[in-house]
Amino acid sequence: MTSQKIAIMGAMPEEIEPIIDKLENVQTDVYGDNKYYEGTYHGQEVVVAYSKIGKVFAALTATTLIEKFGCDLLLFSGVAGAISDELKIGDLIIANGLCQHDLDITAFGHPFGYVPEGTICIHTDAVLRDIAKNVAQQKGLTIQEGIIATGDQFIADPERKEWIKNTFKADALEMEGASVAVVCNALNVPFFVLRAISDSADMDASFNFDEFLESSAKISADFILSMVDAIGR
Ligand code: 4EH
Repeated sequence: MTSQKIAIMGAMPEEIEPIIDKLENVQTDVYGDNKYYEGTYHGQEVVVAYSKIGKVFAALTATTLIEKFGCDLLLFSGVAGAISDELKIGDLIIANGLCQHDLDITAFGHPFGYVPEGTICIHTDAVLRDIAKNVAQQKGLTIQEGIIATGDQFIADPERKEWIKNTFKADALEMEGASVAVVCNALNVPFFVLRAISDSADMDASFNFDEFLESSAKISADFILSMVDAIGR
Protein backbone atom coordinates (compact mmCIF):
# COMPACT_ATOMS: atom_id res chain seq x y z
CA MET A 1 0.00 0.00 0.00
CA THR A 2 1.34 3.45 -0.87
CA SER A 3 1.86 5.94 1.94
CA GLN A 4 -1.42 7.40 3.06
CA LYS A 5 -2.48 10.14 5.42
CA ILE A 6 -5.00 8.72 7.88
CA ALA A 7 -7.69 10.86 9.50
CA ILE A 8 -8.77 9.71 12.96
CA MET A 9 -11.77 11.45 14.43
CA GLY A 10 -14.01 11.28 17.48
CA ALA A 11 -16.78 13.54 18.71
CA MET A 12 -15.68 14.20 22.30
CA PRO A 13 -12.21 14.96 23.71
CA GLU A 14 -12.35 11.73 25.72
CA GLU A 15 -12.66 9.77 22.48
CA ILE A 16 -9.39 11.00 20.97
CA GLU A 17 -7.20 11.75 24.02
CA PRO A 18 -5.87 8.15 24.25
CA ILE A 19 -4.79 8.53 20.60
CA ILE A 20 -3.24 12.00 20.93
CA ASP A 21 -1.22 10.71 23.91
CA LYS A 22 0.57 8.20 21.69
CA LEU A 23 1.40 10.41 18.68
CA GLU A 24 4.92 11.44 17.73
CA ASN A 25 5.98 14.77 16.17
CA VAL A 26 2.68 16.47 17.03
CA GLN A 27 1.82 19.84 15.56
CA THR A 28 -1.54 21.49 16.19
CA ASP A 29 -3.58 23.67 13.94
CA VAL A 30 -6.96 25.37 14.50
CA TYR A 31 -9.49 25.50 11.69
CA GLY A 32 -13.22 26.24 11.81
CA ASP A 33 -13.14 26.31 15.61
CA ASN A 34 -11.68 22.81 15.92
CA LYS A 35 -8.16 21.76 16.90
CA TYR A 36 -6.34 19.34 14.58
CA TYR A 37 -3.36 17.26 15.72
CA GLU A 38 -0.97 16.36 12.91
CA GLY A 39 1.64 13.79 13.75
CA THR A 40 2.82 10.24 13.25
CA TYR A 41 2.03 6.94 14.91
CA HIS A 42 4.82 4.38 14.51
CA GLY A 43 5.91 6.49 11.54
CA GLN A 44 2.50 6.54 9.83
CA GLU A 45 1.16 10.05 9.10
CA VAL A 46 -2.12 10.81 10.90
CA VAL A 47 -4.35 13.81 11.57
CA VAL A 48 -6.53 13.55 14.68
CA ALA A 49 -9.46 15.70 15.82
CA TYR A 50 -12.65 15.67 17.85
CA SER A 51 -15.56 17.36 16.14
CA LYS A 52 -17.85 18.22 19.08
CA ILE A 53 -21.15 16.41 19.42
CA GLY A 54 -23.70 15.85 16.66
CA LYS A 55 -24.09 15.39 12.92
CA VAL A 56 -23.34 18.94 11.77
CA PHE A 57 -20.09 19.34 13.71
CA ALA A 58 -19.03 15.85 12.62
CA ALA A 59 -19.65 16.65 8.95
CA LEU A 60 -17.59 19.84 9.25
CA THR A 61 -14.66 17.98 10.82
CA ALA A 62 -14.74 15.08 8.36
CA THR A 63 -14.80 17.52 5.44
CA THR A 64 -11.91 19.53 6.91
CA LEU A 65 -9.80 16.41 7.50
CA ILE A 66 -10.24 15.45 3.86
CA GLU A 67 -10.27 18.79 2.05
CA LYS A 68 -7.89 20.89 4.15
CA PHE A 69 -5.56 18.26 5.64
CA GLY A 70 -5.53 15.96 2.60
CA CYS A 71 -6.43 12.73 4.41
CA ASP A 72 -7.22 9.84 2.09
CA LEU A 73 -8.70 7.45 4.64
CA LEU A 74 -10.88 8.15 7.70
CA LEU A 75 -11.27 6.14 10.89
CA PHE A 76 -13.88 7.15 13.48
CA SER A 77 -13.39 6.08 17.09
CA GLY A 78 -15.82 6.53 19.97
CA VAL A 79 -18.55 5.19 22.18
CA ALA A 80 -22.16 4.21 21.45
CA GLY A 81 -25.40 3.16 23.04
CA ALA A 82 -26.24 -0.52 22.55
CA ILE A 83 -29.44 -1.64 20.87
CA SER A 84 -28.61 -5.33 20.34
CA ASP A 85 -28.85 -7.43 23.52
CA GLU A 86 -25.58 -9.05 22.46
CA LEU A 87 -23.71 -5.81 23.06
CA LYS A 88 -22.55 -5.16 26.64
CA ILE A 89 -20.67 -2.19 28.07
CA GLY A 90 -17.10 -2.18 26.71
CA ASP A 91 -17.93 -4.37 23.69
CA LEU A 92 -16.77 -3.22 20.26
CA ILE A 93 -18.98 -2.82 17.20
CA ILE A 94 -17.85 -1.99 13.69
CA ALA A 95 -20.39 -0.33 11.44
CA ASN A 96 -21.25 -2.25 8.32
CA GLY A 97 -23.66 0.52 7.40
CA LEU A 98 -24.90 3.76 8.92
CA CYS A 99 -28.25 5.53 8.75
CA GLN A 100 -29.81 8.74 10.09
CA HIS A 101 -32.69 7.82 12.41
CA ASP A 102 -33.83 11.45 12.77
CA LEU A 103 -34.12 12.17 9.04
CA ASP A 104 -37.84 12.31 8.30
CA ILE A 105 -39.63 13.44 5.15
CA THR A 106 -42.18 10.64 5.48
CA ALA A 107 -44.89 13.30 4.91
CA PHE A 108 -43.97 12.98 1.21
CA GLY A 109 -44.20 9.20 1.17
CA HIS A 110 -40.48 8.52 1.62
CA PRO A 111 -39.21 5.99 4.15
CA PHE A 112 -37.55 7.13 7.39
CA GLY A 113 -33.89 8.00 6.89
CA TYR A 114 -34.24 8.68 3.17
CA VAL A 115 -34.00 11.84 1.09
CA PRO A 116 -34.00 11.98 -2.74
CA GLU A 117 -30.57 11.21 -4.25
CA GLY A 118 -29.44 9.67 -0.96
CA THR A 119 -29.68 6.18 0.50
CA ILE A 120 -31.11 5.03 3.84
CA CYS A 121 -27.89 3.18 4.65
CA ILE A 122 -24.30 4.03 3.67
CA HIS A 123 -21.81 1.16 3.85
CA THR A 124 -18.31 1.44 5.26
CA ASP A 125 -15.20 0.30 3.37
CA ALA A 126 -15.03 -3.51 3.16
CA VAL A 127 -11.20 -3.57 3.12
CA LEU A 128 -11.03 -1.59 6.37
CA ARG A 129 -13.63 -3.89 7.94
CA ASP A 130 -11.52 -6.91 6.98
CA ILE A 131 -8.43 -5.29 8.51
CA ALA A 132 -10.43 -4.73 11.71
CA LYS A 133 -11.49 -8.38 11.82
CA ASN A 134 -7.87 -9.50 11.39
CA VAL A 135 -6.72 -7.15 14.15
CA ALA A 136 -9.49 -8.47 16.43
CA GLN A 137 -8.42 -12.04 15.75
CA GLN A 138 -4.77 -11.23 16.49
CA LYS A 139 -5.78 -9.59 19.77
CA GLY A 140 -8.13 -12.44 20.66
CA LEU A 141 -11.06 -10.02 20.78
CA THR A 142 -14.57 -10.67 19.57
CA ILE A 143 -15.94 -7.81 17.56
CA GLN A 144 -19.48 -7.47 16.28
CA GLU A 145 -20.48 -5.97 12.99
CA GLY A 146 -23.82 -4.30 12.34
CA ILE A 147 -25.90 -1.28 11.53
CA ILE A 148 -25.29 1.92 13.47
CA ALA A 149 -28.07 4.51 13.63
CA THR A 150 -27.14 8.18 14.03
CA GLY A 151 -29.23 11.14 15.12
CA ASP A 152 -28.96 14.46 16.93
CA GLN A 153 -30.43 13.00 20.11
CA PHE A 154 -28.95 11.31 23.17
CA ILE A 155 -31.24 8.29 23.45
CA ALA A 156 -32.24 7.35 26.99
CA ASP A 157 -35.66 5.96 26.22
CA PRO A 158 -36.59 2.28 25.69
CA GLU A 159 -39.45 3.20 23.32
CA ARG A 160 -37.35 5.35 21.00
CA LYS A 161 -34.61 2.73 21.10
CA GLU A 162 -37.10 0.00 20.10
CA TRP A 163 -38.39 2.18 17.26
CA ILE A 164 -34.84 2.71 15.92
CA LYS A 165 -34.17 -1.01 16.23
CA ASN A 166 -37.31 -1.95 14.28
CA THR A 167 -37.11 0.81 11.68
CA PHE A 168 -33.41 0.51 10.76
CA LYS A 169 -32.46 -2.98 12.04
CA ALA A 170 -29.79 -1.11 13.98
CA ASP A 171 -27.50 -2.72 16.56
CA ALA A 172 -26.10 0.45 18.15
CA LEU A 173 -26.73 4.17 18.08
CA GLU A 174 -24.76 7.37 18.38
CA MET A 175 -24.79 10.97 17.13
CA GLU A 176 -22.11 11.35 14.41
CA GLY A 177 -21.33 8.26 12.33
CA ALA A 178 -23.86 8.62 9.52
CA SER A 179 -22.92 12.24 8.84
CA VAL A 180 -19.26 11.23 8.51
CA ALA A 181 -20.47 8.49 6.16
CA VAL A 182 -22.32 11.00 3.99
CA VAL A 183 -19.20 13.18 3.66
CA CYS A 184 -16.75 10.34 2.98
CA ASN A 185 -19.11 8.65 0.54
CA ALA A 186 -19.63 11.88 -1.41
CA LEU A 187 -15.88 12.61 -1.51
CA ASN A 188 -14.90 9.00 -2.32
CA VAL A 189 -12.79 8.55 0.79
CA PRO A 190 -12.72 5.04 2.32
CA PHE A 191 -13.98 5.22 5.90
CA PHE A 192 -14.54 3.06 8.96
CA VAL A 193 -16.58 3.57 12.14
CA LEU A 194 -15.73 1.79 15.39
CA ARG A 195 -17.60 2.24 18.67
CA ALA A 196 -17.28 0.70 22.12
CA ILE A 197 -20.50 0.48 24.13
CA SER A 198 -20.89 3.00 26.98
CA ASP A 199 -24.59 2.45 27.80
CA SER A 200 -27.76 0.77 26.53
CA ALA A 201 -29.77 3.85 25.49
CA ASP A 202 -32.30 3.11 28.23
CA MET A 203 -33.38 4.69 31.54
CA ASP A 204 -29.86 4.24 32.94
CA ALA A 205 -28.13 5.64 29.84
CA SER A 206 -26.93 9.00 31.12
CA PHE A 207 -25.72 7.44 34.37
CA ASN A 208 -23.90 4.59 32.61
CA PHE A 209 -22.53 6.96 30.00
CA ASP A 210 -20.86 9.15 32.63
CA GLU A 211 -19.40 6.09 34.32
CA PHE A 212 -18.10 4.30 31.22
CA LEU A 213 -17.29 7.05 28.68
CA GLU A 214 -13.59 7.11 29.51
CA SER A 215 -12.97 3.36 29.73
CA SER A 216 -15.03 2.49 26.63
CA ALA A 217 -13.50 5.36 24.63
CA LYS A 218 -10.06 3.95 25.45
CA ILE A 219 -11.03 0.45 24.30
CA SER A 220 -12.07 1.88 20.93
CA ALA A 221 -9.03 4.17 20.65
CA ASP A 222 -6.55 1.36 21.40
CA PHE A 223 -8.16 -0.78 18.72
CA ILE A 224 -7.97 2.06 16.18
CA LEU A 225 -4.24 2.48 16.85
CA SER A 226 -3.71 -1.23 16.16
CA MET A 227 -5.57 -0.73 12.90
CA VAL A 228 -3.21 2.11 11.97
CA ASP A 229 -0.33 -0.33 12.44
CA ALA A 230 -2.10 -2.92 10.28
CA ILE A 231 -2.90 -0.39 7.54
CA GLY A 232 0.72 0.84 7.50
CA ARG A 233 2.03 -2.65 6.78
O1 4EH B 1 -21.21 12.40 20.98
C1 4EH B 1 -22.39 11.95 21.61
C2 4EH B 1 -22.16 11.63 23.06
C3 4EH B 1 -23.39 11.70 23.93
S1 4EH B 1 -24.07 13.30 24.15
C4 4EH B 1 -22.84 10.64 21.00
N1 4EH B 1 -21.94 9.69 21.65
C5 4EH B 1 -21.71 10.18 23.00
C6 4EH B 1 -22.33 8.27 21.50
C7 4EH B 1 -23.41 7.77 22.44
C8 4EH B 1 -24.78 7.99 22.30
N2 4EH B 1 -25.50 8.72 21.42
C9 4EH B 1 -26.85 8.74 21.56
C10 4EH B 1 -23.24 6.95 23.52
N3 4EH B 1 -24.44 6.66 24.07
C11 4EH B 1 -25.41 7.28 23.33
C12 4EH B 1 -26.82 7.33 23.45
N4 4EH B 1 -27.51 8.08 22.54
N5 4EH B 1 -27.48 6.68 24.40
C13 4EH B 1 -23.30 13.97 25.52
C14 4EH B 1 -22.72 13.26 26.50
N6 4EH B 1 -22.12 13.83 27.54
C15 4EH B 1 -22.07 15.14 27.64
C16 4EH B 1 -22.66 15.90 26.67
N7 4EH B 1 -23.27 15.31 25.63
